[in-house]
Amino acid sequence: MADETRLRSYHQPLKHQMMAPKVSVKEALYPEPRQPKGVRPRTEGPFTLAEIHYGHSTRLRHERESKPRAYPAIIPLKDSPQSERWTSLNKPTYGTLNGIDYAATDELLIGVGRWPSKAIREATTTAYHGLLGATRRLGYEHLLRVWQFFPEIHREEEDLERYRSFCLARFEALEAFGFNMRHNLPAASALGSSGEDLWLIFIAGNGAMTPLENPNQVSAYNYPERYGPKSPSFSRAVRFKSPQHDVVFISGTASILGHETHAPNDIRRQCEITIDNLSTLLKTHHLQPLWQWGERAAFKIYLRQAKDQALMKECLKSWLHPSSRVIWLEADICRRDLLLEIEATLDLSGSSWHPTYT
Ligand code: 3EB
Repeated sequence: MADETRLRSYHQPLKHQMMAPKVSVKEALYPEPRQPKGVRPRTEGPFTLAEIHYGHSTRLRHERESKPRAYPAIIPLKDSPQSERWTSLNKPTYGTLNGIDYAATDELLIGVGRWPSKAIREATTTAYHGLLGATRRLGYEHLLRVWQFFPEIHREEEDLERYRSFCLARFEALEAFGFNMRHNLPAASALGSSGEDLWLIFIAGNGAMTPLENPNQVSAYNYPERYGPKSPSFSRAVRFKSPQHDVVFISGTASILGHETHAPNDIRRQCEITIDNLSTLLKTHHLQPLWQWGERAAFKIYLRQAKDQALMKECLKSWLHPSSRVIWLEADICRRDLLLEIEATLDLSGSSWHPTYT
């Protein structure tokens, strides 16, 4: 079957073929000063893989910038860190492919890209073919996590809400690359931004990938047609294990039970149901409850209305450990009746591989 052929080829990626990074002219002319004994020279890392700066919509990409940096036009809320940085103890190779700036280590690939999003269906098709093509070309087996931000997420465009067009184009691209909806969809977040571009930020890896679902929620890829012609293609969470990493990426999670939104106008109830969804997901897959992750958890909380932040903080106080890090962002959630969404990255390896927030 054609389908099977595509699947098999996706799982037998080209070998990782990137060249070792060249020493820059500047480094060659001015070698690092000798470090005092016992101090690790800076060339041993941790190395920055990628940076995401929130709320800098006007910042233009520097022509010669190849280290992945994203500037999604989403405003951080009060007291929130403004940016997110992913690091690695292994020296990455940086490059650009299909318009995507990436950092690559043996186990991980992190990429960022931006596309004009005036026609969201076409933009999503181009973006996803670029992303999936680059992931395959660079030899990574699994797409683990995707963040997707674009403007006017609820506006009708050619008789379809832009978010639904986005879902349609994403589905078609994943299908064209042989994805099997039940077995290898990444964890995801999809939010409305200001600005003009579609931003994709993604993490792919070589290792063991396990998609995790929540028994209290219909899997997003099985939502009925009333939510759009093609369902949102993502897993509720993904666990990734490799020699150096053991991490759980939890998708944007909201006040949905079965496939229906609950408590449409009630921020407090939506917060409680969302926490309950996160807790059920963790419990089902034998992972520690939310509170116990402490500094090994990094959360992002998206609110439709900035004014709800105080109430949310109050609601979360007894659920999230104070040493867990949180970025707060004001963004449109992809169903009109959802007021909030919470995502998380959990580090199980003890190597503290997670984003740092500043
Ligand atoms: C939901 O559970 C809420 O389309 O990639 C959350 C996370 C949501 C990701 C996506 C959508 C997406 O359906 C919405």
